Amino acid sequence: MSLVRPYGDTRDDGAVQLSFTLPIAWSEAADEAARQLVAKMGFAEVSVVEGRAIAAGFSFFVVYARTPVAIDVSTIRAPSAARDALSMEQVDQLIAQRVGRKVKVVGACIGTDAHTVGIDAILNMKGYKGDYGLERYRGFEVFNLGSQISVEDLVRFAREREVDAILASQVVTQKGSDIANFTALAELLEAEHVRERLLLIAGGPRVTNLLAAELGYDAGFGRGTMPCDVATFIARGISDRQLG
Ligand code: B12
Repeated sequence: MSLVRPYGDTRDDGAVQLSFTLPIAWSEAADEAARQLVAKMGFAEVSVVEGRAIAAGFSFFVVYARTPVAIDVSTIRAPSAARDALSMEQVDQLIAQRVGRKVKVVGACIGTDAHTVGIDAILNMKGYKGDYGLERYRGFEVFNLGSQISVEDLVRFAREREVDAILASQVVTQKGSDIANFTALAELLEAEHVRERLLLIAGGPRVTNLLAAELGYDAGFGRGTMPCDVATFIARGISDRQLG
C-alpha cells in the first residue's frame, strides 16, 4: 500500500488547482457560484483565486481547494509502449537481420483531424527534438498521407501497398471524435480481415498505451513521444512476427 495525495504548501495537504468556464456573466455572485460548485464536488477549503468575464455571458475561474481523497499508487498498472529505445542504427540493423527487407509504414491524421504536426514529427526525415523521423531510417519505407484521411481510404491504401504498420493520429478529442475514429479504423481492418497482418498504432496528445489496448490497438503513444520509441516498437514487433 502506497497512498499519495496532492500537495501545495505542506506534504499531504490535499491542495489542488481547478479551472473552468461557466456560461454566466461575471459578478461576485458568479464567483460564489463557482465556489459552491467546487464544494459540491467534494472539495474542502475552497477559494476562488481568479474569476473574470471572458466573453459576453461567460466567466472563467481558477479555484484552489483541498481534496480529502488519496490514491494507492502501488495498485496502478500502465505499461508504456516506449521501452528501451534503440538507436537508428540499431533499428536498421535489427530490420536488416531479422526482417531482411524494408518495413512499410503508413501514417495519417484520420477523420476530420487536420493536426499534422505530431505525426509529421514521428515520420518526417527531420524528426523531433533532434531525433530523426522514420523517413530517415534505411529500414523503413514511409508513406505519410497527411491530414483528414478517411478510415476507408487508409485501409484501402494499407491493403494495396501491403503495409506492415498503420500509424493513426488523433489530436482533436471533442465529443469523443478520436475514440470514434480509432474504433472505426480497428473495426474496418477486422471486417476486411487484414487486422492480424499488421501492427496498428494510435497516437496523439490524449492517447495512452492503456487506451489503445482497450480499442484493440497494438500500442498507443502520447505526449512527448520520440520517433525512436515508435521505430523501436515497430522494428521489434515486425521482427517477432517474422520469427513466429
Ligand atoms: C497547431 C494547432 C492547430 C493548427 C494545426 C496545423 C497543423 N498542420 O497541424 C490549426 C490552426 C490548423 C488548428 C486547427 C484547429 N484546432 Co488546433 N491546435 C494546434 C496547437 C496549438 C498545437 C498542436 C501541435 O502542433 N502540437 C505539437 C505536436 C508535436 O504535438 P502532438 O500533436 O501532441 O504530437 C506528439 C504526440 O502526441 C505524438 N503523436 C501525435 N500523433 C501521433 C500519431 C502516432 C501514430 C504516434 C506514434 C505518435 C503521435 O507524437 C508527437 C511528438 O511527440 C494545439 C494546442 C497545443 N498547444 O497543443 C491546438 C489544439 C490541438 N487545437 C484545438 C482545436 C479545438 C482546433 C480546431 C477545432 C479549432 C477550430 N474551432 O477551428 C481546429 C480543428 C481543425 C481540424 N479539422 O482538425 C484544440 C483541441 C481540443 C481537443 N482536445 O479536442 C487544441 C488542444 C487547442 C485548445 N486548447 O483548444 N490547430
